Amino acid sequence: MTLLLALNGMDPAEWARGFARTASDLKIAIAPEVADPEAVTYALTWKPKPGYLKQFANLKVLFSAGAGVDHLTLDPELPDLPIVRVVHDDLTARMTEYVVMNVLMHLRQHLAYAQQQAERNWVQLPQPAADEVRVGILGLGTLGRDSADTLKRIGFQVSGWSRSRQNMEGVACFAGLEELPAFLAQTDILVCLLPLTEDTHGLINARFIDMLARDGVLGGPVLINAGRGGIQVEDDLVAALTDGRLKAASLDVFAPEPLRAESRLWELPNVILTPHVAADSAPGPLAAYVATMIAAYERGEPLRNLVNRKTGY
Ligand code: NDP
Ligand code: OXD
Repeated sequence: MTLLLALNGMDPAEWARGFARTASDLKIAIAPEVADPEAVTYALTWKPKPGYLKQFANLKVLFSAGAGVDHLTLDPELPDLPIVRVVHDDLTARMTEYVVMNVLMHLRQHLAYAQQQAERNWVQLPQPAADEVRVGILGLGTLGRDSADTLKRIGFQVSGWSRSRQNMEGVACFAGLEELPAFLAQTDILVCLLPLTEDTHGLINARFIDMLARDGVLGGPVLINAGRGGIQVEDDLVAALTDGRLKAASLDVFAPEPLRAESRLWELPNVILTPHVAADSAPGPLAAYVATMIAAYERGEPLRNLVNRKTGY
């Protein structure tokens, strides 16, 4: 039983140490050079080269080292195998920290005060309360629901949008494209926690931005995107952030990554930019998660947190 670590942009040695601690019977092979490809039955993957996995004829299950799986599903040569993604409290808590921190930075006018500090300027700006601000979350899955819960407890008015109708106490739930305009029309701070699929690709474009509420206490809509860069149209974002149709943005994800050196997003004063770190995949707890899943599968138990290959998430 060999687990292949095909992890681009992550440190495989750190993951191997995690597996050594929790599953000493699991043999580990590290991509790209694998001595015995036939022995590989499981693969833990992050952004593997398209076509790379098809050489492992005895693979049974693919694990994504993250919650998102577009790095796998967008490979036209991906073997037709079950894909298990990360659903884990550690990752969820990290994302909620990121979302709450950024929502609060925009509520508490962090960008304006940072500018004032740079200018040695002492001015107290009017401060709206959390319950005057409407936060809309695109995606009410594992991550969206946890963020929604925490923001609600802080006092924000929270709503969410998903493909199928969700039910959350104290959260106004919108579903499907037909309810998107109504959802956006009542959103001051928009948080994107959607997966990248054929349906969500390029969703956040100029028309979409123009549908956001403009009657809120923050003086203009704010976008926080920690979902995937391919969901936003970068040129439309830059235009809206420049002419004021968007007041500000916090962006953690881009297409492509790393963000191109010449992108205007780097220099816009109303953008808080981070290099895809909203919710890191921590090798310690997640190696234990994968090892537990493999052991259960070997005992004949069903896999959990499977990706639906039709919807792409
Ligand atoms: P889930 O699969 O649990 O939730 C996805 C949500 O998006 C669901 O509510 C789903 O609707 C909704 N959705 C999907 N497609 C559509 C659509 N076409 N229209 C409307 N709603 C849609 O995913 P997670 O919450 O675990 O993760 C979300 C994403 O966050 C990941 O796919 C990944 O891209 C990103 N991520 C980013 C990280 C970072 O560090 N920046 C870290 C981890 C994840 P429904 O409920 O009806 O199925
Ligand atoms: C993930 C990510 O999908 O880090 O987990 O983006």
